[in-house]
Amino acid sequence: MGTLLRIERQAARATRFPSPDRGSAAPALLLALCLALLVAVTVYVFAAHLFAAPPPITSAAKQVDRQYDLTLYAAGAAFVLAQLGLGYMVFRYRDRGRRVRFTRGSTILEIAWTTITLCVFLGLGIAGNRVWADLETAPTPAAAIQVEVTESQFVYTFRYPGPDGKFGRLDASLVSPATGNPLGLDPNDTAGKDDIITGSLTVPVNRPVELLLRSQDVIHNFFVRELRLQQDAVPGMVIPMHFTPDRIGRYEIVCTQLCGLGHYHMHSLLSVVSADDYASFLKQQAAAQ
Ligand SMILES: [Cu+2]
Repeated sequence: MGTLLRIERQAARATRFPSPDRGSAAPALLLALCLALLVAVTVYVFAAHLFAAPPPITSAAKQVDRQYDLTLYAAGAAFVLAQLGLGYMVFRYRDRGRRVRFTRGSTILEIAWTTITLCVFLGLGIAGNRVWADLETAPTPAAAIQVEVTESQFVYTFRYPGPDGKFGRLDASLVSPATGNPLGLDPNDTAGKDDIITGSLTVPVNRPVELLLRSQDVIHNFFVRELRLQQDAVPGMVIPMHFTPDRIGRYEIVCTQLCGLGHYHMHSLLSVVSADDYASFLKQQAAAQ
């Protein structure tokens, strides 16, 4: 009987525990090192700005970036602490060849970290809401230049009101891209005679711009990374959005709604130019209409 017991113990040692008295440190160490490596790589990706957004070109976009950074720091600190803590616990409470002890946890600790998490999330939410409200609910400056943006599968069409400052009437039954009237401009409305229609958007630097977004078919989107603005264009609605670019340059406009098979090539260009260049752009376009 005694021999049988000894053989059983030896078999258990051979198959389950390499060293039942001291446990096994290698798997715990390996997992802890993997977690530390995960933390190091993640921190490097963000700290080295490997996938950074292009520089913002409005003060509102800078505000969005500040809020994003704040959220990233809070979430990043929680991530680093949680993963390193997990790695430490995995190694600290590794298999030591002893029977494990069960713990029911600590109610005080549970309340403490739930309260901390609640405060961090509420704080970020309130701060973020303030930035969002500044962008979305701030009134459009009176001096804003108005440009109408009409989106359709899979093109952007921009319309400027021309020297009279008034957009001409549109009639959906007159829409005919084949005959050169992609927006359905009513030829009997004199306000529309001087309207300027272009395939890309040109605006002057340091002047507020108000866009009026429309769609002729499905839901599209207007997104410029440098503006940190993204707005859907919905059929049957005219959705305003405004911004004041502070840097001359050319920026890509993309549609971020999956609007059909040609969605992937639906894009246009935003050119931010000097006041003089804007004046000559308007003159040139007016002559070309
Ligand atoms: Cu689209």
